[in-house]
Amino acid sequence: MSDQDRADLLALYRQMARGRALEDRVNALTNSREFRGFFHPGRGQEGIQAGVCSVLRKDDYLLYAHRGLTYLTAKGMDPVRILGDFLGRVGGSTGGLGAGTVHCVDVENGIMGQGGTLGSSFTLSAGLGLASQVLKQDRIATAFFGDGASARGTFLEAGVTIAAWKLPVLWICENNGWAVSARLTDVQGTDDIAPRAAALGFYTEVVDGQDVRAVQAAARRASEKARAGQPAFIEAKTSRVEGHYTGDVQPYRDKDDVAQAKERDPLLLAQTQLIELGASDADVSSIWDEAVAEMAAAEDRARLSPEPTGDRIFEGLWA
Ligand SMILES: Cc1ncc(C[n+]2csc(CCOP(=O)(O)OP(=O)(O)O)c2C)c(N)n1
Ligand SMILES: [Mg+2]
Repeated sequence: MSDQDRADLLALYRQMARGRALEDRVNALTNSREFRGFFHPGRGQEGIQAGVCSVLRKDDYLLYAHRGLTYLTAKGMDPVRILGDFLGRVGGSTGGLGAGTVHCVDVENGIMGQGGTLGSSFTLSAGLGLASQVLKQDRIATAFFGDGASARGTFLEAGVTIAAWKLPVLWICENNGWAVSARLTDVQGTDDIAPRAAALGFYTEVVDGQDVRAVQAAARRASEKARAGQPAFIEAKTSRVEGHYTGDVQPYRDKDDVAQAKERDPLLLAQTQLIELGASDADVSSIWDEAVAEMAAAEDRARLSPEPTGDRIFEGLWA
């Protein structure tokens, strides 16, 4: 235990708090119908996203999944741009196209978008990994996805190629045991996804996704492997606290299952670890308060930007 350990964990906690505080704002925009699309809350899964992104370089590629927003802020994206997308303003990263499930992009920070059809990020990450290898960019391509998405055929097609060509790729499976209302064991006959990647030749790690420090340590090892040309895979066991989308009251799910997921909160676990490392309650709560204030200010700034005019829809088209 050292001051360094405490500072490292405080930095991780800060990223988890920022992601959650941003999500709280987006949930409010969704509930008030100001944002009229689907939002998929990532509450309970912030530790995976903050832990992995903490070891990535600014120019490493990120293909994120649909659940939560911590990947984006932890990778360096400005929350004003993210909220601009949810609010449909020209100041959003898509210049006012944000709607439905938003597709934020921030090329400067390596954020290449999300695979909107689940499983497309497998093949997209192969392409980004190949580009990095051919251009000798020393960038790794990361793709986050859920247990459900890992049943797509593209997992096999892209995974075989990534392994054969030794592409600098890191896949992160956030295994929360659910795909909408389908239980993983019922639809895939197993609880475990990592053996599937190991069989293709990936280096694999299985980690407790609620423990941000454990995720960071696994991500450090796995990203080094990937950068050296050994494709890597992390399966993070986690729990989805909220419904599939904001407003889903989860009639298909046991109350006990939801209660257990709430108890396994990665922010609460990190708070306990921080106190053990000598941080004070005030240190911890001030980080949360700062995150809430940052995201409130970000929303105010996002609102200053106008909505696009109709012409926006014709920009960026090839004909
Ligand atoms: C190819 C494809 N099929 C179905 C959907 C609709 N869909 C969106 S999220 C989701 C569940 C995904 O489950 P999982 O991959 O485990 O991620 P989680 O929602 O649990 O984070 C589905 C079926 C989609 N976006 N793309
Ligand atoms: Mg899932």
